Formats: sequence, structure tokens, C-alpha cells
Amino acid sequence: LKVEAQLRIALEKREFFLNYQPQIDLKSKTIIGVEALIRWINPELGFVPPNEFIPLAEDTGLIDQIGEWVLFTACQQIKKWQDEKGLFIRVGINISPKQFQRPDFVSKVERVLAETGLEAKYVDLEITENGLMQNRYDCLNTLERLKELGLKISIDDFGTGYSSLSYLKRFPIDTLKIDQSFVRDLMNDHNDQAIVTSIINLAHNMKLNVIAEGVETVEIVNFLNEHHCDEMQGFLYSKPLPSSEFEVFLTKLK
Ligand code: G
Ligand code: G
Ligand code: MN
Ligand code: NA
Repeated sequence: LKVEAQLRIALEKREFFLNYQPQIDLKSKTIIGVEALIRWINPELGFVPPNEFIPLAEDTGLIDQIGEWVLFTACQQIKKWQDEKGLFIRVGINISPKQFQRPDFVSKVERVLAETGLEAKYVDLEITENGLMQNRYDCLNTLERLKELGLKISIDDFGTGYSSLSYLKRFPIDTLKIDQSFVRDLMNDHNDQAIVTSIINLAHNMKLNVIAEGVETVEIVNFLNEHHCDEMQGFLYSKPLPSSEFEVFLTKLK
């Protein structure tokens, strides 16, 4: 079977799972959130990276069901950690533009929160700039309704999309996620340093939270600290981990 055909039956065969990557507060060095990242292992195809199957899911319309599964599973997991471990952390959930633009998106989110019992304030929807640039009027309305429910909104891969900055002043956004392409080579590239510090200042001047992605070295942590970045995420601290491994990771911190 081809990838597309396998993708169609992957949900019912329970071939997807979520990995969680910690998001660290730079000042206190504590975990204040995780980003949920989907993984697919198919018996025939093996591991298929999301960069390959998410676009396919978007083209075939399967993204609605898959996205809803991600939303439900991530919220359920975070609620479970609250109930069983007293761990109260936020979860970042990647939302495809196609999924975000569905007229029933907000009601689906509302239903998932009701079904899992998770408070909206623990959910951070990650949307790319490109995702916000189509049908701006509808986007604004959707974002306002999500904010009314109490969710957080992050701009994912900030700085890499085709967009103007003007949406920042109209859209109710909470967080900018600095794309890892600006962070990876931060210590050697003066342009990256200028971009990263400017994004941090832009965020703070607009009273937004800012997260650096793709943090792989202590030098980068120190740079981010000196420039008052709020949070970081990256392999230095932890790779994205399956829930059971994340639980082991947590116990090792204590
Ligand atoms: O985890 P990894 O670096 O392989 O992710 C690659 C890309 O896939 C990232 O851009 C990420 O945003 C996207 N991605 C991962 N999980 C999800 C998901 O649950 N939904 C959507 N829409 N995209 C995801
Ligand atoms: O596009 P998005 O930000 O949603 O994708 C996050 C992706 O970045 C995940 O697939 C994750 O595996 C990857 N990632 C997270 N931290 C690091 C890192 O420190 N280095 C690299 N190269 N990739 C990372
Ligand atoms: Mn993301
Ligand atoms: Na990103």
C-alpha cells in the first residue's frame, strides 16, 4: 500500500503517538510546558516523519481527523499528569492552517476541553504565520473566540513565513516562537544574533512571551539569558519524548 492509503487507516490501527518536548523557563530553569509532536510508525513503511505525512494529510483532508486526535490525546495526557502527578504544565499543539480554517474548529476545541476536563489555559495552539495570512477576517474571529475560551496562541516558526508584521497588532497572540533556523548557529552568525535579539525586544515591547526553539548548546542558553528571552526548547535539554520516557525524565530531574 502507498503512503496515502496507509495514512487513511493509520488512525484506526492506532499507529500514531505523541512525543513531548519540554519547554524551559530560562530564569528558573524549570519545565513550564511541553510541545506535543506527532509520530507515525507503520509496519510496512516504518517511521514516517511528520514533514512527509502532514502535507499529505492536508492534501487529502485527513488532517481534520488526525488534528482532532492530536488535540484530544495531548489534552488527555496533560490532564492525566495533573491528576496523577500534580504536574501542572501547558501543552503546545501544532495546528495546520487547513484545520484552523475549518468553520467548526473552535467548537471542536471546546468539545475536546469538555471531554478531557482540561482547563483551556493549559492549551497553547501553535500556528504559523502563513496559517494566519489566509482569510484574515475569519482568522481574527477564530482567534478571538479561542482567546475568549481561555486558550493561548503562539506563532510558530516566527520570522520564516510570508507575512507582514501588521497582523501582530491586530491578532490576539500570546507568544512568539523564534524559529530554530535563527538559533542553531547563533554563536557564529551576527545576523542571527541581530534577528534573535530583535525578536525578543519586539515580543517584550508588545507584552508577548518569547520562546527560542532548537537550543542545542550552553552558550546559546547563556546568550538567550543575557538577552532576557523567556523560554527555550531544544535538544540540549531534551529531545521530544514518548509520554512514558518523559515521565522517567521528570523523575531524574528531582
Ligand atoms: O517533530 P518534528 O521536528 O519532526 O516535526 C516536524 C514538523 O512537523 C514541524 O514543523 C511540526 O510543526 C510538524 N508537526 C509535528 N507534529 C504535528 C502535529 O501534531 N500537527 C501538525 N499540524 N504538525 C505537526
Ligand atoms: O516546526 P515546529 O517548531 O513545530 O517543529 C519542532 C521540531 O523541531 C520538532 O520536530 C523537533 O523534533 C525539532 N527540534 C526540537 N528541538 C530541536 C533542536 O534542538 N535541534 C533540532 N535540530 N531540532 C529540534
Ligand atoms: Mn511547533
Ligand atoms: Na517552529
